Amino acid sequence: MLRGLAGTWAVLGALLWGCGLALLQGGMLYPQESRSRERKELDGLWKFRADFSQNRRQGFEQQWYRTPLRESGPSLDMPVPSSFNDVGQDGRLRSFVGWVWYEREAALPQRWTEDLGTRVVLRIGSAHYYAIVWVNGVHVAEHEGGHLPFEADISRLVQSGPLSSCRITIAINNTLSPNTLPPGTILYKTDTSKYPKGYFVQNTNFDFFNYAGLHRTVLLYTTPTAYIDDITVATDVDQDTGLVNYQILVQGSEHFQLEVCLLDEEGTVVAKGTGGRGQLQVPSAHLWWPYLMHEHPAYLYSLEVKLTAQTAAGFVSDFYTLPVGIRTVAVTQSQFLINGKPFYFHGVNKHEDADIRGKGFDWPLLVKDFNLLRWLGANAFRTSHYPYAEEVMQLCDRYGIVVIDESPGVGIVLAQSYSNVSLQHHLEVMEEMVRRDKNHPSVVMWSVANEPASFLKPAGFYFKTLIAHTKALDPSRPVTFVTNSNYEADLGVPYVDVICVNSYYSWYHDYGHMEVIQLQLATQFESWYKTYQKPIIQSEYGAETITGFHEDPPLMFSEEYQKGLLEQYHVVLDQKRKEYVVGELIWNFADFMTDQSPQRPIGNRKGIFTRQRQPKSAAFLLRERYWKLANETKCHRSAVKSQCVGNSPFTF
Ligand code: BDP
Repeated sequence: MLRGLAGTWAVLGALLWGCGLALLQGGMLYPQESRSRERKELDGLWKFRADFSQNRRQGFEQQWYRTPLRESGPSLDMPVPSSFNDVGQDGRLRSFVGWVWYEREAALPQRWTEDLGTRVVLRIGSAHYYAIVWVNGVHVAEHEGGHLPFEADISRLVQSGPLSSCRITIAINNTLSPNTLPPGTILYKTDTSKYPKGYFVQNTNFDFFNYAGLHRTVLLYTTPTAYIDDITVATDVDQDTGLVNYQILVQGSEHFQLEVCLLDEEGTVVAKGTGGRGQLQVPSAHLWWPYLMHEHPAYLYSLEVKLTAQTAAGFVSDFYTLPVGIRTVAVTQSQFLINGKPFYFHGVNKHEDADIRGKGFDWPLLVKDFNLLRWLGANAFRTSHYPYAEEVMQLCDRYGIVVIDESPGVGIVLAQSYSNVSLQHHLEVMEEMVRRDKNHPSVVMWSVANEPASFLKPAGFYFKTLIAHTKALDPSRPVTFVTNSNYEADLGVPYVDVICVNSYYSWYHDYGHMEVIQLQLATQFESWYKTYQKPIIQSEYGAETITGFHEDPPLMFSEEYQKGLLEQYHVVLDQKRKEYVVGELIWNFADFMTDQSPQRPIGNRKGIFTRQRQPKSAAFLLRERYWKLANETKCHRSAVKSQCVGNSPFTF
């Protein structure tokens, strides 16, 4: 029974396509400019105030959203996008828990406020964690969850009077409870001999700093009142013909026509269609291949969608262009296939994390990270432990970096976090995540959680439901979660397509004893494989390393120890990747900030790069390995083996 699961999945995927995503209400297309759409980013300095009142509710009691923030008290300048925690000199703000208030006036183009055929939308890329939004004092949106976008149609508000600007107020609460994702608990310390009255702390069960604020772009964009609301694309390949199945949702009119046109990278039209759903066929299609797996990786077509709709005001047109990569993904008992070829994930786990800006989106940082990934020869990463910015996913599509897209289901360890309330929220988060990321060819698998207490009794039902729901939303991709539970006790793994397992041999156990790694790792792989016959990814392994610490023979925390530990893992990975191990992702790409604790010397230091993105010795080791692995893959595919020379990064 278990053996059959992975095999049937690929077939089911193709059959079910078209029933998927039925549960989602409305689309969340990335806001782009087109002939019919404008966009206005509201990045820069916003007014900001943290509500330090005892119950953190003064802002609501005094209705700070009603008038400009400057009228209800002092405010700070706060950059957006950025976390608020690290930009100031006030230690209380760094560790603040509760409501913070952001405000910004936006000047609106005249046409937006006067043309009733224009729809004006406010879009917030990421507000961590719970957000309430007002425009000119009127409540327009509420959203739970820190890593996914949400929108409000504010046309009526900005078009109802002679307005030239609008005041946007966003209250954000970073409190994590057992039912949020990630979960957390607020602990009140009531011993008045030790703590002042009302003293509380936010506890979490994950290992990164709970940065908060407006982490991604806030923007206004327009569409016509009849508009392309959503596009879903799923691709397949038949011999050398690429198949692009599309489904388009329209809002604002019942009487419309849709035309779609697929263009290649040269701008030549390769296929055309009409209507809200259909299949485009591309003879001799250029497939989307991962980085280092093909001479021309990451080939992207453009799907141009044109809507012509009848509205009360007459005919309107809307245009949206979606990048499309034609590729297939499938899983067998021992392989992960992309375009029918075995794919080996050699990459990293990341975090959205950097000095000063915290989790705030930053183009220079993003480009630097992608340059480092390509230098390293990494072909994949996992969005540990939450969905990353949309611009990150777009670059993955463009560079061929394969993504395991992970939800913020990290630190699910309390019984309460397996309640129906939590499950319901997790299902909704998966809907939002799939809705946002479903069209990225780089996304090859969904991860619904990281290191949950999957041995607890309710975990079986929880993961069965969650994974089934995710597959119903998107039958075209495998689903996993990342486990660190014992293979005999894990109640969630029966439902995954690929087993992702984290282990820290000779780091959190057998400190300093690298000689046990090979045995322990081989046992780990064999145990999981014998039980489930599913492909396995070593989804985390690594060692804390303070850059510049050198010890030979290697001691923990030195660069030599990190390298030595990795080398021990690689011996076993090299054996098992010939059988059923389909990937290795180092923990972590770069050092990152965590809560303060005696084990964390200003954050987690398991990066192979420092937080400032400078390489430790292990980065060079991995670089050699990853390029060697890439060369091997190429050699396997190549008819002329003599083309593969040596292991140098520069031969590919
Ligand atoms: C793993 C977690 C990851 C941690 C890592 C570590 O998945 O978030 O940062 O351990 O301890 O268990 O470094």
